Amino acid sequence: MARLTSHYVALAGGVGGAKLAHGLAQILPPQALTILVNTGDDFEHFGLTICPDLDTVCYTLAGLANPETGWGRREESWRALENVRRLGGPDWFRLGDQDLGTHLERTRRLREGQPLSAITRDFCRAWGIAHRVLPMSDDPVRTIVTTEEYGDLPFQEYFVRYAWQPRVRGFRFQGAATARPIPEAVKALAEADAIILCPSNPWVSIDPILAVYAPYLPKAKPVIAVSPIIGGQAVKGPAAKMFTELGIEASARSVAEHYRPYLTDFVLDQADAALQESIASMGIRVHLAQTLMHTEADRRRLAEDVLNFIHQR
Ligand code: FO1
Repeated sequence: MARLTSHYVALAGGVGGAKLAHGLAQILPPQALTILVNTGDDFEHFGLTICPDLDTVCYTLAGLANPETGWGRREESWRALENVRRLGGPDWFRLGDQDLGTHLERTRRLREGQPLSAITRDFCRAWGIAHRVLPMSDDPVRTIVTTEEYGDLPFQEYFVRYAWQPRVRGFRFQGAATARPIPEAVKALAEADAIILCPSNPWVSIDPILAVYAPYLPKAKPVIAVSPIIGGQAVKGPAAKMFTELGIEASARSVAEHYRPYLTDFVLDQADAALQESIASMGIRVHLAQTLMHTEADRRRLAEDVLNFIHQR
């Protein structure tokens, strides 16, 4: 397979996914990469439509992301939120001043009836992002987390308000059954030489995308996942905790098992070398890599590693 003429579709959500998407975008020309982003974590807050994963991916690609949190904007100020707090309003979801501008303008255009994909395309152009970033659907999909303590919680309530502390019993992707896939994404998947599942949370970042696109994944092309679990721990966020609470061992092997219906190739961290054989015995090609991405160079290096592994066949 000639790497230079190949096209890849990366499925991403959250900070880990955004980092690998950025690595891929640094080494692939714009026409060689489509990034398909989770919108299951979108929600309405202060009457605004907030799309955290979409914004995290866009801000990261544009070099605008807050380097400490991975989400939100760098050099952010918080004056609007401070005022909300002073007025006794809800301040549990931290919206920065610049970030608020994104939500205001997106919501204005959504209310005019413009599709989220078109708005995202224009925002990307304004932020200088050359690669194609697509929300998984123009129709709303909302991830609901069923918890032991509070029953069903909208995703951001579970994740931010309750700091992912409630015990998870299951997930539902409200609207996914009827959400229409983005036609450009369906075409990109059909023409892709490989699909890359970024090291995002399998349960709440990648599964909502698969809930819409599983029927459109190409049957005879490599589908490669990078494990977001290293040494039984999530690099960031609740992925490992979710596996455990669902009665599944938190490990890179469980991630491979989770994606097994789709997967041909799997990348796990060198720290998990001991799991290599048992994953390979599922009929999956396995590659060990340094998967932690502390720096921008780490993102590029992992992206290179993933692409080289795809093409070693
Ligand atoms: N995550 C938090 O843990 N606390 C926050 O206050 C918070 C605010 C926020 C604002 C805008 C945005 O785009 C993302 C934000 N996130 C925050 C991250 C977000 O909740 C999660 O990264 C994703 O939804 C999970 O993938």
